[in-house]
Amino acid sequence: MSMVAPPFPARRRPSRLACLAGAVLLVAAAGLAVIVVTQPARAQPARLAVSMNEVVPVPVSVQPSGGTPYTLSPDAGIFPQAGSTPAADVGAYLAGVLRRSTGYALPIAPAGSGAPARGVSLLLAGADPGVGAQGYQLDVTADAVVIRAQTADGLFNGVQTLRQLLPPEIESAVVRPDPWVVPGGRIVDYPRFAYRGTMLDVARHFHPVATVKQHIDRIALYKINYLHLHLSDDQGWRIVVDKWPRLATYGGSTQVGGGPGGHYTKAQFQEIVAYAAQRHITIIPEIDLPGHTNAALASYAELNCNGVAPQLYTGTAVGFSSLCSSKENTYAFVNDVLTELAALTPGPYLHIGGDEADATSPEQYGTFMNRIQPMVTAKGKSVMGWHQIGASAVQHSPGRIVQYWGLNTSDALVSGAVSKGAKVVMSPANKAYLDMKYTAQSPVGQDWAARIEVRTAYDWNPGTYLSGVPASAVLGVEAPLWTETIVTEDHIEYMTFPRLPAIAELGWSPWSTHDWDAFRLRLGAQGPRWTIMGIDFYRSPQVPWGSGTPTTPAGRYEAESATISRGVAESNHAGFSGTGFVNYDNAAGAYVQWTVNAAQAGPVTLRLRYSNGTAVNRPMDITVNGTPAATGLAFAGTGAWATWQTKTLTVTLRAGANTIRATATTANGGPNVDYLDVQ
Ligand code: NGO
Repeated sequence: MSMVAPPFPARRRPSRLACLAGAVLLVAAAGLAVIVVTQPARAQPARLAVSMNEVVPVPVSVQPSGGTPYTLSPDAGIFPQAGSTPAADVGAYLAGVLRRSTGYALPIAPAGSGAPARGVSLLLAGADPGVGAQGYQLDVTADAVVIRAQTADGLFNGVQTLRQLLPPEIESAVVRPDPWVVPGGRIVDYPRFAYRGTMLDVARHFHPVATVKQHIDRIALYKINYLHLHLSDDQGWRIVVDKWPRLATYGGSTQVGGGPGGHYTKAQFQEIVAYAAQRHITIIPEIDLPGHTNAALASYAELNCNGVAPQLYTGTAVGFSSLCSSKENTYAFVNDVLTELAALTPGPYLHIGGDEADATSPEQYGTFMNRIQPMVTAKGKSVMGWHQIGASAVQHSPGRIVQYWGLNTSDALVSGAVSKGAKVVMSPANKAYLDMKYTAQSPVGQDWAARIEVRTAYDWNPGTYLSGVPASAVLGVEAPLWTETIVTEDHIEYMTFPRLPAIAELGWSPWSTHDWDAFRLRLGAQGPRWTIMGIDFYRSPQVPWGSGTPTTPAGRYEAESATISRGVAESNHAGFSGTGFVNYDNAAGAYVQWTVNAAQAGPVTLRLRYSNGTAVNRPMDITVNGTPAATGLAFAGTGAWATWQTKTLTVTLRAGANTIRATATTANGGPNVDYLDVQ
């Protein structure tokens, strides 16, 4: 089914770098001579159409036409269904994505009734009837791209596929040269499961609105339609509740490790909800009850059985706190919280946690849950909770969802809840938890459930995973990102990509398409896209990142996501970028190695950022595709491990995948390497 794209001629417009052709500058910086060799004149890289078979999650049906692709032109328009505001909103979203990188005007006008105009039409009629409420049909001919669906959700999902059919540079935040080619053919596509989610724990470490919005933008690309926000835990309460103001102001004033924490005002939370809704993502707020409540208990002494408020908590233990199930005040509190939360939540679910209530007896737990579930349903919402709410002492409530996070392939609490009518969201911790390390070397993450490499995240079937739970009882999948060790935006990126796209494919694509060997190629093709989007993803050695569409190689390649020989990824020196850097062991021969894709052969400038705590020079050999580019290149002492410098050299890349390796040559090992910039 793969489509051979016709080659496009190299662009004729001269490169902006041409005026600096061949210039060689000598720069003395901090006593270190750095040779900067700029790129000689070369044509802009030719850009090929991507293959229709590179889409993640893989669509239900892909039929490349083998004919002429569509090329987006400067005079193209976007034509949403006439008279539909939701379709017009999808059109505006698409225009926002495409205008950034193409620089085209892409005016939006209602679709006419005649033949599709040049550009992208977004129609709410004429789709294959099989596409259902979330699916779409996408037709690409030489003249136009037409997405048809039954709902705006379907159109939005079709738009995500269209993004992936355009060259990776379409994700650039700045204007990039054309051509913008979409391979010709037809895709008919719809999801296996209605629910495809991810969770962000903003309680253990607070993450501000801007970070959440950026995360939303990125997860939308993989047709994720629910974002669950874990808004309260022992270490912090992150949402304003007007009737109980100290929850946010005091309960939200710290986090794991003792940082300043933070909270969302109601307006900020609504901003997140609205931003997500524009991306067809529903926010599910979670208030974890009755355990994981130290932040609330510390804020209000009267919520404690003994009337004494505990200290704020900044550690990572679990299971020690509980609301007081025998106090009436507790239920007034929970009702106030859920009332205010429901008013901020257009989505159908309120998540009430329910996990690890180890400081509550089973009887108290049953009493508590049976009191609070009707509070949720009385507000027109359905209960969602971790699968412990399936305990036999807890009654079923209408529309109830249990979220499975165990390690086994059978669970009596889940099958018990299902037998009473509950649906299940699958988040097995040893498969779907994004906070688990990939390998022992992962610089952040935990490993209590498992180490989860990409294949482990991908190779399980949510529809048959739990015995006694038929696929018809499975609402979908969710990949939770707990944040005990996840502090920065960069950490979120590194743990989410590439595993979330793997979980997204489990949630969207038919099981008949499940195929690791095919998936890893499709996933590898996403890498250049993430590089352009500035996502610091984990370059799993299980995935051929070089196999995707050749692209321009410019970008930052973090050392911690390179192949590392006899070194470790560390994060204990200040000032590094990404999640860490590589620290070699004390021996010659240790190396760090990156794969860099290039659209065509030609010279590029490499900048290696490094530090070297002593005055000792730690020379390295640099090879490109096994050929020496620099032998015994000096990496002089920078005087402190947190003092970073760059070393620059020019090398010639070949078209396609290139292997760039920096190898330590002395018994001292190499310097600490932070990243490789390709310019
Ligand atoms: C468990 C626990 C959380 C931890 C997480 C870390 C659930 C549902 N409760 O998952 O409190 O943060 O593991 O992986």
